[in-house]
Amino acid sequence: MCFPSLLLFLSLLSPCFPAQDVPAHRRFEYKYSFKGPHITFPDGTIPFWETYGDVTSGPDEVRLVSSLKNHKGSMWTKNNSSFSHWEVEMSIRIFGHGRVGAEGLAFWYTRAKGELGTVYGSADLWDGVAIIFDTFDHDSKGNNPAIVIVGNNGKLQYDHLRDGSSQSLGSCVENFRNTIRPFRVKITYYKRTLRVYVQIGFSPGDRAYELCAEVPNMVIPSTGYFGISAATSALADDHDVLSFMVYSLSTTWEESPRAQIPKDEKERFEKEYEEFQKELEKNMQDFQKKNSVQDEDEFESNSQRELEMIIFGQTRLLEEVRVLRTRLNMTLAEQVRHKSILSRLKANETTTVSLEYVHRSLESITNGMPDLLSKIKELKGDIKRIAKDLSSSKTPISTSNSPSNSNEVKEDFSKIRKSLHHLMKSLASSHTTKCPSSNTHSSCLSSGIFLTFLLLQCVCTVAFMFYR
Ligand SMILES: [Ca+2]
Ligand SMILES: [Ca+2]
Repeated sequence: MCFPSLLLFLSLLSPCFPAQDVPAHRRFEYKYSFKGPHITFPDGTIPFWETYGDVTSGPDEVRLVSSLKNHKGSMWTKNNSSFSHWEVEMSIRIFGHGRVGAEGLAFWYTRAKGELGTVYGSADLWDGVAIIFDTFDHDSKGNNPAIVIVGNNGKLQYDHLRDGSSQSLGSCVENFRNTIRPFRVKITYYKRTLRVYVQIGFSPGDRAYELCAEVPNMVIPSTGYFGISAATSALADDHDVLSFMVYSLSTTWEESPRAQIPKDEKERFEKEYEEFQKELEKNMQDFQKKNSVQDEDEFESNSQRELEMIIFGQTRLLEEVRVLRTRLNMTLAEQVRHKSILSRLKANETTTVSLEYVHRSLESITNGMPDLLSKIKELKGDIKRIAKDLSSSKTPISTSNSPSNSNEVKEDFSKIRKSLHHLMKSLASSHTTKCPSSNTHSSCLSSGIFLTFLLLQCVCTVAFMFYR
C-alpha cells in the first residue's frame, strides 16, 4: 500500500546533481541547535526549543524519556527553517539494563511539529523525513538495532510490526545502544540527496564518519521543523540527546543565508538609503551656493600645484644645506680645538726640555765651580803678590823712574793675562752647551757670559789696584 505514495514522494522531476558536490558555504544555525553545558535556562526551558511529553533536561543533556515503561517525549524547534539545504550533527545515548532495547529514538524534519504520537513518541502521518534509531526487533529478523530512513508525504502510517522496512528508503544495522561513548550521527541534505553518517571509532580521537545510508533524488519540504523524539514500551531505556547542531548549506554566496536579507529589512534599508541620498544632494547644493564665488580661488590649478611642489622641494634642499653647514662648522671648531690641544702638548714638551737643559747647566756649573775657585785663588794670589812687590819697592809709581820696574809690571800683566786666558779656556771646555733658542724660558743665562763678566770685573779690580 505504500509504494505508490512512496514513489510519488520520491519525485524525479529535476535532474540529478553529482553526489560528490561539496557545499560552498556552511553556517552554524544557533536557533535550531543546542549543546551542553548549560543547555537550559534557569527555569528549565531550552532556548529556541519546545518540549512535549516526558522530556526532562539537565545542563549537559536532554532526556527524552527515562527508564520507565510506556513513556514518550519529544522536542521541536520553535521556528521552521529558512534554508533548503542543511546538515545536522547529533550526539545521542541510549542505555538500558535489558538485553534488548525498549523502542527507540527518531530524528525528524517535517513541515509541521509532530509533538506527541505513536511513532517513537511523535505523531504519525508526518510530511517530511524521519530517521529512526530502532532498538526493538519487532519482526524478529535479528536486524536491530538499526537506523532506518523513512519518508512520508503526510499520508503514510508507520509500519511498526515490520520495523518500517516496507517504507525504508535506506538503512543500516548499527549497534548504537549501550555504547561506551555517546553515539554520533551526521545527517546531510544537500541538492536533494540525503545521507546519514555514523561515527564508529573506538578511540576518543577518531572523529571520522562512515556512511550509513544515502537517498538520492529525495524531495522534502523546503522549510520545516527539526525535532527529536523517543519512546519506551513494556521495556525501558534511557534516551538522551547530548547535542544537536544544525548548519545551513549553500552552493553559492548568493544562496547563502548570510547574503539573504529579510524583505522588511531590505525595504527599510532602501528607504533609509533614498533619504540619505536626498539629504546629501541637498547639502551639496547648499554648499555650492554658499561657496560659488570663492570656488575658483579656492581650488588650485595644475600649474599652481606644480609650483608649490617645486617650492616645497627647494625648501627641503635649503634645509638640508643648512644642516650640512652647521655640521661643517662643528667639524671646523672641533679641528681648531684639537689643534690648540696639540700646541699645548708641544709647549709642555718644550718646557720639559728647557727644564732638563737648565738642570744639566746647573750641574755643569756646579761641577766647574771647584776649578773656578782654584783659578780665582791663583789669581788672588798673583794679585796679592803683585801688591806686595809694589809695596816693598817704596818708590812712587812712575813710568819714567826705572825701566826695570816697568818691565816687571809688564811681566806681571803678561802672567795675569795668561792666567785669565787659561781660565777662560778651561771654562769653555767645561761647558760647551748653549741656551735653547726657545723664548719660553726667559730666565736662562749662559754661564760663559756670567764668567766673562766676572773676569772682566776682576781685571778692572786688578787694574785699579795696579794704578793706585
Ligand atoms: Ca522496532
Ligand atoms: Ca527488525
